Amino acid sequence: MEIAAQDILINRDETKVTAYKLPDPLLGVDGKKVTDPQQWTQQQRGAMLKLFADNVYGRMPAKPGNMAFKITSVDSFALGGTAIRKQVTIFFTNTASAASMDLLIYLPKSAKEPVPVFIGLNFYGNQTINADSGIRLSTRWVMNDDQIGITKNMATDASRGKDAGKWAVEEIIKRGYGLVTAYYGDLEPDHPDGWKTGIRTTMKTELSINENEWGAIGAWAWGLSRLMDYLEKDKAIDGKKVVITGHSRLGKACLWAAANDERFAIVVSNNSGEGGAALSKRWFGETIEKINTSFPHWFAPAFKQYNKHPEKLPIDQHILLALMAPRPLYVASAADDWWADPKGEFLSAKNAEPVYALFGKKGLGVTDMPPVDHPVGETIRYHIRTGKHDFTLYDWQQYLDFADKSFGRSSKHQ
Ligand code: GTR
Repeated sequence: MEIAAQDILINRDETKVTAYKLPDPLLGVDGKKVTDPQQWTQQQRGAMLKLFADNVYGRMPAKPGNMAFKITSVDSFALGGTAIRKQVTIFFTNTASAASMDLLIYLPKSAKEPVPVFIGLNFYGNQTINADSGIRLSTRWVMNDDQIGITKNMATDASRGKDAGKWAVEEIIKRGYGLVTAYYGDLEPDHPDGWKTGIRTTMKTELSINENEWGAIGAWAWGLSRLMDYLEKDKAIDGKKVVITGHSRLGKACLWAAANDERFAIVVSNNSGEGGAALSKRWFGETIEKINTSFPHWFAPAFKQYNKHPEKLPIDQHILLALMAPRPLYVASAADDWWADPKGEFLSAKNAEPVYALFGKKGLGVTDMPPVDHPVGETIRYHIRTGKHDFTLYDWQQYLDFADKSFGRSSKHQ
């Protein structure tokens, strides 16, 4: 019997958190401990990734052999003449009914060489991330939202720039980085029946996968890797310097994409919470049962077996974070975002440290959560920002600084 979402016990009292045990990321299936980076890279990494595929997100299909990219518009005087705006459609196959994804790209006009870029999916269509009237309006199904100006699940001009607060495009350009985004609904509309019109159905033959072998998060993550396929071909972009990010449910997709695809050079999780950076076995905020009930389409069906038994999960999200090693990883929380369990996100980052240590990389450098607005850490970095569940200018500034440091750049005064 399905349990109504309101009957699921949710805890937001730190003193009530029950005892839990985290699996050791370095414990091999043969019972032996992994002690060097080669063992991690050649055996353990794959074994851990498979546990996430089998138990949480489902299988990740390979890249189709016949993708096509079409540049649909270029404007060299975008954003007041500071940026080049490019729009590109990725066709996942070359058949007539090809599923596709529309990219919106901003690159700094001043660039003298291929630029590093931030990439991430957006919630309501490319036109919502900036008021730039040249952005193509999404024609796909979109979630209704009064604040964004979307009714009847269709985007109109009323939605232009309405989610711009989450996308610090001008700041990114000013710092010499590009931004690449796509609407997540191009891959799968975010509702329980979305799989019927998304790539889990339309691409099932080409990708040799049934819809129940993965979930919507898997489909979104797969799309991020296809976006990366395009970036590697664009000469204006430095494909070795791609920072992948995402907020909330799209932070979950970002982490799953980066765990599978090591071409992403830096990984940034913004308020990704349950099924993202937060520990699942820690009873605080959203739970496995709650997320699988509210969003039955997000994860692979196999994840539901843990609804009442998170303790039986053979992995936890610190191991997902460890799969980013040795790449720079930033995990961020917000103080008023108890639903995403900031402490569970911090502890997850903390418990990924032993894998980074194998590579001689330093993690957070602290044992307790830092005060608000005080980022900590080296190759694994963490902050808890003042305020609510959101992706703010403060967050972007920390990520830009982190990217500068990791790439050995200095972009602050460009
Ligand atoms: C919430 C969900 C979270 C998070 C969030 C979002 O309703 O419970 O896991 O994904 O949505 O994506 O904004």
